[in-house]
Amino acid sequence: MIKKADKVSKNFEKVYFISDLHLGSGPEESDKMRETLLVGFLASIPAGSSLVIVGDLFDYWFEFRQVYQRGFFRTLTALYELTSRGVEVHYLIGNHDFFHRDFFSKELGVNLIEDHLVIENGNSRLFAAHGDGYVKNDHGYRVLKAVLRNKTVQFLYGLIHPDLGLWIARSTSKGSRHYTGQKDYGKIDGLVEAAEQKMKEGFDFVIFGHSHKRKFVECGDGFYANLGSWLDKPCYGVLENNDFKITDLN
Ligand SMILES: [Mn+2]
Repeated sequence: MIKKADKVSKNFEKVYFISDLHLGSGPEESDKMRETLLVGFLASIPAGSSLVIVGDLFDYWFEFRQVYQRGFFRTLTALYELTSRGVEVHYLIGNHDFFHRDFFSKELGVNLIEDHLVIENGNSRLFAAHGDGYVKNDHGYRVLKAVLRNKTVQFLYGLIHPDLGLWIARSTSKGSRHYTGQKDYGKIDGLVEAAEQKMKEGFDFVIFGHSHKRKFVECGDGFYANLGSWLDKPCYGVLENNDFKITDLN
């Protein structure tokens, strides 16, 4: 099951964030390295906390009713281990890994969310979203997103043999990553603008991914953080006692 959006009001000791890992973008060596870092990080998350995946965990994710793609077995197992020992895992689906059905929610106990997550933790109000579609001047992409998330399109895509479907997914995800990375949304960072808007709605922290540009800035009455990309520099964010921090993993 995939929720449109979700809201969690709970006092976690720590809320962890990771974003734009792009597992599967290759080359194989670098994928293995990122996965090893990830698995070690996931194992270090203490019980009583929560993890938010802010999208693009995979470079592409492709799932049929009866079949899911091979690879990243260690990641899937580590996520299962996390949820089994009581760590809440929320996964905001990115623009790369959007072909989810219910494997993550049903088999791994992960909360799959399509658009955004609000966390009220102690005195902090936090808004998290992958960020695609939050930039005002990104019209072309919004149309593309509407097509790709269309149920009929997804049904038809699902009729393709998985080996062929995955080949298509792999080829298009490369193009999309290049497009997003190269795209200049103008002088103003559209995501910062979107974050400012959220601050006006009373949030203290806004977390986006997507742009692959790491950022942690004061914004309105709060802070805006972007965790960049694991393709550049693997890191995680943590919210603890009304304080947000980004830590490098290597
Ligand atoms: Mn990305």
